Amino acid sequence: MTNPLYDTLFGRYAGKTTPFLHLADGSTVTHDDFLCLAAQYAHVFRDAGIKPGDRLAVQIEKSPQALAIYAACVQSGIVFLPLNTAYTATEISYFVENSSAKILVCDSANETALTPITQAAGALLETLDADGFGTLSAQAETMPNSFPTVSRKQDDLAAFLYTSGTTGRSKGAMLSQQNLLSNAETLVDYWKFTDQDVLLHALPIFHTHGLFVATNVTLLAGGSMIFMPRFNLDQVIEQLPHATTMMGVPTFYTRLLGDERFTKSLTQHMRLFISGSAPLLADTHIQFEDRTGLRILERYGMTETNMNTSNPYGGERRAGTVGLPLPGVELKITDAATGDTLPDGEIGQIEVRGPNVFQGYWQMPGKTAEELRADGFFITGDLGVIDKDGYVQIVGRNKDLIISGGYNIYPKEVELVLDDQPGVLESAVVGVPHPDFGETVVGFLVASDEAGPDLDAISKTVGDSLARFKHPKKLIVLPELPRNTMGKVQKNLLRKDYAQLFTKP
Ligand code: MLC
Ligand code: AMP
Repeated sequence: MTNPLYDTLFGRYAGKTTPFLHLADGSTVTHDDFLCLAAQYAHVFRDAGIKPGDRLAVQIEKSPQALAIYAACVQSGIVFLPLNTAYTATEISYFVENSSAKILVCDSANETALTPITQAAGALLETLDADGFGTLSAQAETMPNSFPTVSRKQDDLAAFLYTSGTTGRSKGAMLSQQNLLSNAETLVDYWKFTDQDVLLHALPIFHTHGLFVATNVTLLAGGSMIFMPRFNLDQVIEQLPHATTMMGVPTFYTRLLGDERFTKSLTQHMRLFISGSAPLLADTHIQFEDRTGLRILERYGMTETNMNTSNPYGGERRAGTVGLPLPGVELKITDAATGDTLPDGEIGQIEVRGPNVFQGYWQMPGKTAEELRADGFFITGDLGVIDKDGYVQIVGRNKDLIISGGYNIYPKEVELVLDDQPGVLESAVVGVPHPDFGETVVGFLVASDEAGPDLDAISKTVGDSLARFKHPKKLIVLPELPRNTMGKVQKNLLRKDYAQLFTKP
């Protein structure tokens, strides 16, 4: 094969007018339309001097055109680097610089703010808006609609996805063609996807879940997707009758259950509902079954590893567990101090190994060595236990991470911003339960002087530098932070004392 990922996911559809994307306006993008568009983008990138192995960053709204850039990168051997649309210019600056991206494609609304960043980094800037128009499309229109696929090996890199880090600095997880392809092949088989499937796609396409799990699985199986710009409850309920499957974060399912239009008759034709990216409460699982008669299939993955475990398709889908290791994925529970494997039934850190596990963090050999063992096992930072039937349960995290509505937030990144504010001596950021987002961010501040911090001014500054989903939903001033005898802040006490901040009736 010239290019395993391109040939397997995309190239085989050349000339095929089968449906790929169903859009809100009732139109359909066929596989061939999609490939032609991708080829035109690939020409633009090649003519601009972007070479195989170079990074191409995108921060654009979800659209068929945005997805075609992913295909164009795979076809031309460029490393695809998608970025959350919520990131501020300050955040984008770090990603462009750290990855030494050769080009950034952004929404024209952000062009002015991002131009100084690409200029400083010596990168090109093109625009692509949600409606498909922009400087990139204008050039693409004049290009041939086929492109000679660039030869790639399975170990060559296909994508960089940045994951936030404990120190506040995000790390670029390097994913190879084989990482993506092997996982897609496993999932199609495990979840029994076919060309008859129509996946309701309401996830963003800048993270593993919406980009690789949903899209690669659909492409490999030959099915189609109802491609929605975002999760909108009314539109999801309207489109469900046309779908066979849906993938979502737990917030999707709690929002659906909160709506009385979400009934058994609306869902009885559905083959499969999948949940992941954050813990699905056993209670949500049970409520879902009571309402629909169907059991959500929960699986567990990460940016660095794609999918690791899944509840079975045919066997028991056990509430509160993430199921069994996927075929080809080894999973063990280890002692954090010694690295020794623990017997089933004991809680420890989850480690995984397999063709799905990434190639390391871009230009961070130290971080890579801390988390990826020489024998190929990746230390996930999640804490879990394996029961007597082999089901894995995630019981916590030994990384200081908050997952809000499926987005990850490392407290350190928010604390660094808060600590810098006038009137703030120090801060501590924790996650507390939230009825909609599962968990949400709360910031605790200690005043540095009599006057104390100006909370409104701080909220504004945080807004300028951090994406909205990372903002503390509440800032609380305390006389001091709780500390243990070693002087370490006891975040567990803050979590406990404020556990009902958002959930008290
Ligand atoms: C939006 N907001 C959030 C938020 N999403 N705040 C905290 N956490 C979030 N996840 C902010 C908005 O900016 C807004 O702020 C306010 O909350 C209310 O917005 P909303 O309209 O209710 O939010 P909505 O647009 O509906 O988005 C919620 C959501 C979305 C859950 C639909 O966040 C989403 O699609 N999440 C999916 C994330 C995902 O794909 N994760 C996969 C990662 S891959 P304000 O202040 O303006 O009111 C991975 C690996 C794996 O983890 O295993 O899959
Ligand atoms: P990310 O870095 O965005 O890829 O997030 C990966 C993290 O999401 C994992 O390390 C887990 O902590 C969490 N996660 C993913 N799926 C699940 C799940 N089904 N249950 C609990 N946590 C999950």
